[in-house]
Amino acid sequence: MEKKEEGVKLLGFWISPFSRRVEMALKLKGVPYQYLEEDLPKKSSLLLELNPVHKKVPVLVHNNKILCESLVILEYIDQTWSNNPILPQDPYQKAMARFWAKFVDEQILPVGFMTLVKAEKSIEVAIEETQELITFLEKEITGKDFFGGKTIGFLDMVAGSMIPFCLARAWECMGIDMISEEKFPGLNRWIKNLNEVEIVRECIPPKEKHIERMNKIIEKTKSA
Ligand SMILES: N[C@@H](CCC(=O)N[C@@H](CS)C(=O)NCC(=O)O)C(=O)O
Repeated sequence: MEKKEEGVKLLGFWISPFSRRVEMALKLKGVPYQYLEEDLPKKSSLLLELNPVHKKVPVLVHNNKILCESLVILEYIDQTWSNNPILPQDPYQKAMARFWAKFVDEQILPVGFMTLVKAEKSIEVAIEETQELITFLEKEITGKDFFGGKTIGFLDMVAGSMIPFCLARAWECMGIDMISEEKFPGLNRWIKNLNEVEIVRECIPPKEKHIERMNKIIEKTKSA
């Protein structure tokens, strides 16, 4: 029988929420892996060879099989190692977890970072637009410990790597209280719950260093 845990490598970047969520999944499943840190934006020839289509991290290599795109990788991990399921078993719940995960990456990230930093209309309008989107997630989390229910799942990894441990740090750099306890009590409770989970804590980029880097990214994005 194939030893599935053999030869798992992850190419990542320390502040990348997309890399962090894959590490969360590997840790949750207890899969040993070799982590190869990329020096973005100076991409290694290995990254360009493994992900010629997008040239981005994360890339997972499992027994010579190459996987790109974090959401695809999460599903692969879940199906390859069946312990501690990440996606819900129910087909509708599974579809909804995928729906909201796409919403985080395709709506909240661009609006809550690019649109906000550029603030072409005004910073107030950009904040309002971001909060309108976050309100959808507030409704989803209300009454639950995690999006996955009692334990962390797919959407917790996707939204958790992105919102509290990536975007919220950018908002902090900009002096914006985007997800106040008053407006978003459910999400604040969820963030506290996430912080209690050891494998999540292990994957959170160190705050001070992250904030320093985030300030540089914000400046670069503003002037781009
Ligand atoms: N949709 C991709 C996004 C990955 C992504 O944007 N990775 C960034 C790091 S946060 C990257 O590698 N950027 C390099 C580049 O854009 O050239 C995923 O889910 O994996």
